[in-house]
Order: sequence, then structure tokens, then C-alpha cells
Amino acid sequence: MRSWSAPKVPRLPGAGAPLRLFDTAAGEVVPTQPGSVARMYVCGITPYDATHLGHANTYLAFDLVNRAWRDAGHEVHYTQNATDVDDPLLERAGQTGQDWRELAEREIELFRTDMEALRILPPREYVGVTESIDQVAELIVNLRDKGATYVLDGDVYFDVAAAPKFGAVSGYAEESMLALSGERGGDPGRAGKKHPLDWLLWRAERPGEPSWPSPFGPGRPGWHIECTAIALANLGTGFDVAGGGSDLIFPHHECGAHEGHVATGEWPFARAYVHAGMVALDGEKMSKSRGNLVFVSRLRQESDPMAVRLALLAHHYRDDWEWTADQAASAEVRLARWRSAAGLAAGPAADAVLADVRARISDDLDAPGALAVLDDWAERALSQGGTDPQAPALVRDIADALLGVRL
Ligand code: 5CA
Ligand code: ZN
Repeated sequence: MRSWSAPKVPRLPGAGAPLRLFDTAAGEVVPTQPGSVARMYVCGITPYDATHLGHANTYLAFDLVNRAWRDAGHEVHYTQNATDVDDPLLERAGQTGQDWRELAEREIELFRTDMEALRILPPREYVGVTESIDQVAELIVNLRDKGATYVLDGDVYFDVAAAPKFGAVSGYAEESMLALSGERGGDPGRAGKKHPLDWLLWRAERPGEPSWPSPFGPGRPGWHIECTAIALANLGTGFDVAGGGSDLIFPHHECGAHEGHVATGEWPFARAYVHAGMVALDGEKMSKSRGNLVFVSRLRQESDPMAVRLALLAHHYRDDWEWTADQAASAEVRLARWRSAAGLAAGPAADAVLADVRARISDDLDAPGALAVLDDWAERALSQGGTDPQAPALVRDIADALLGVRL
């Protein structure tokens, strides 16, 4: 599919420090160690409703990764999927009497517009599952050849007993895995499975559902296998970061890692599993299924998109937090101050600002820390002035290149 258009990223003097990130599998902050090309896969939306602030928060976190790697001198190869055929999308289309394809297309287009407004750098490949059916089927054949699958009433399952490292990504106990599998699209209670945690790879055609031909009969991909197939096809194994919100730790990223491992024999599938916290509204995780949503498309009509971006950056990406309307107002105030300061003819020297923002971001994306550095410079510029005529332009470039905030 078409990706979205890329904003220009200014080049900063010198180079940023190597990026360190919290890897869920390691349970600690670790250095990322990309080669000249850093490779990242981030799980995309299921396009049955408009982009909400929770999605935006997650894609913004990985946008900071992208920008930090570029600043450290890497080229970034970034791939993202769109789950353009899945149960919730088909259910929503059924309820509202829309064609599921049209619903997906419309919401994906709105997502592109939202990402552009927020200055999120686009993936090199933006891939729909419906474009990847052959790759998914090939991967399932590979897993079948390895003896890792079985068939139940026409549906193909991954046999969890074939995954020697199962649990290595999430570190969760089996009891939690069972509970989360049930809450997040799995079917631990289905009769006839060899193990309750076995997961669906291929869903045989059901009446009224879309289907594609395959070596296992007509049907459609299960959820996890889509991301494994799309990541493998575009990035190969051992890519640097697999990302998404923390609701994807289990089962999605856990299961995907073992599909990749069993299919290729290589471990780890991704070198780091990085997860953004959940954004809540009125005390509950913002989610399409609950309907407690603040849409980016609506918010950016009321607020400058750069203020929306700043409001999200005011939280550390790993924190869970709750959206309140006053956060948009505070971000507008911050944006106005930064713009006033960066619009001065001269200001206090900003070399230390560059070093400090780089230090904050390279330390597991401490965006709130980076905002404090820029707040401090803006405060000094506005209250005391300064004599460096280059400083305001440098500060504008720092905010743009590293934080994606255009002043
Ligand atoms: N299509 C799958 C991934 S393959 C999916 O999870 N789609 S989604 O539309 O439900 O979510 C898209 C991304 O936004 C995922 O990375 C998810 O973890 C993240 N996300 C969803 N809800 C929130 C939330 N309330 N706060 C933060 N991130 C969220
Ligand atoms: Zn995914």
C-alpha cells in the first residue's frame, strides 16, 4: 500500500549517542546495536475506527526511535503493517452495513493524514495483510514442514510444544498467559486443541467471511502470523526493534517471535521488543472496543498538531497515563513559549541544549527530560535574552529533528 509523505528532517551538527531502549525480553534498558541500516517493525492499526491518542502515542514513541537512530548516523529501514482483515473489522463492517474493504481503506487513509499532521516519519513499507496472503501461507507451510502445526476442524494451529523458548519475550507465567490469550483474541477454551495456548495460524473459511485460497484450503490468516510474515519478508530475522503498545507483549509479540524462530532456526527474531504504555480516558485504557476514544483527527482541529505532539511527549513512552483536556492547553502554552523564544534574533548559546537533548533521548527516550531542557533554554531566552544569533535556528532544528516538533 501507499505509505504517507515524509516531513523533512534537518541534520544536526555532530552525531547523537547510541540509543538505549528498554527491551521487554531482557527486562532492562539495553543498547541498540544496529549496523549502518537500523531495522524496525512496528505493529500497525486494525483500521475499523479512527486513530485515537493511544495509537498516536505508540507511533510517536517509535518515531523518536527512528529520529534518534538517524541522528546517530544510521539509515532506518522501517516496516509497518495494517491489519486490514480481522474479526473486529469484519464485525464492525457487518454492524454498520459497510463493505469491510471500504471501511479499512477509509480508516487507513485517515490514519495517513493523522500521521502526516503529527509529523510521524513514514515506514518504507506500509503493508496490508490482504497484500501478504501468499507470504503468510508460505510461512505456515514452512512451519508445517517443521512439524509445528496441526489442523482442527480445518483451522491450522501452531503447536506451542514446538516452541522451545516460549515465554522468552513476555516472561509471563502460564496463568497470566492463559488469561491474556482469552482477552486478546485467542481461544484458550476451544475444545480439541492440544494445549490451550496453541494459537490460530489459518482460519478456515466461514460463511459470509472473506477468504483466500491456500495449501490448507480457503480461509484467512490468523493474527500473529501476519506480522511475522511481513517482518520476515521486508526486514529478515534479527532486526533491531519490534515495537507496539504494551497490550501486544502477549500473546502477539510472544507468538510472533516463536513463529519466526521455528521457521528460520534463528533467535532472537527481533533483537529488542519495545513497548509503549497505554493511554487511558476516564480511568480505562482507550480502545476501539470500549469506545472511550479521543480521536487525533478531532483534536487536531481544535489544537495545533504540534501541541498534540507536545502533549504526548510530556509523558515517558513507557508510562501508562490518562488523557485530560487540560494537557492540550498546557502543550499550547509550551509551544507558544518555544515559538517566541526560537523566533528571537539571538538567544543564549544552544550547543549544550543539543548535547542535553541528545543525552535525554538516547537514554530510553526520555522525552519529558528533553522538553525540560528546551523549556529551560526558552525561559532564559525570553527572560534574559542572549547574544548568539545562531542559537534560535539551532533550537528550531533540535526540536524538529529529534522531537519532530516544528516551531
Ligand atoms: N493491528 C494490531 C497490531 S498487528 C493492533 O493492535 N491494532 S490496534 O489498532 O488495536 O492498535 C494499534 C497500535 O496502537 C498497537 O501498537 C497497540 O498496541 C497501540 N494501542 C492501542 N490502544 C492503545 C492505547 N490505549 N494506548 C497506547 N497504545 C495503544
Ligand atoms: Zn502486529
